[in-house]
Amino acid sequence: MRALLAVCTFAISLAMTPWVSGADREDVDSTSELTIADAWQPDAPSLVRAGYFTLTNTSSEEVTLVEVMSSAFESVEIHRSVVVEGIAGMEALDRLSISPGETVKFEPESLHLMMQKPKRRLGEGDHIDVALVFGNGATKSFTMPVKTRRAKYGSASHEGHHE
Ligand SMILES: [Cu+2]
Repeated sequence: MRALLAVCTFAISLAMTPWVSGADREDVDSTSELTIADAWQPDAPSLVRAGYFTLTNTSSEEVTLVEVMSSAFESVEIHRSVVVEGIAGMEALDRLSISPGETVKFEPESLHLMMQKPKRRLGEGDHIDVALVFGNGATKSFTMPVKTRRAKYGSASHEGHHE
């Protein structure tokens, strides 16, 4: 676990981006061809929280996710869980391309948002605003509810990598 967190922290330091960097962009959904489903954040007593959702590109063109923002956190990164030489860790992605018709799942043990330093106390029942920014200038905003793992899965057996 110590090595895993070290990898994560290293990735964070490489990719640190102030959340305000895109705050002056228009806060509107500029496309109806990107759909979001199953957004949620596991409740956790942590300054680093995961975020999950499913993104489908229903357009006929590839889109590239280049930035993720939330007013509830100081920074948000795109991470992917990886296993390198038998050791689980994660890497930060600068961008993520989604092919026409492709569905990308952010889910435990896979792609996830790494949402750091919440600006307010968060708990079950809260809702977090999330904005995705794409390389073509498109934006997509949605709401991510905070849920306990028990509420999400019906058991506490699915443990995340940050707990
Ligand atoms: Cu991560």
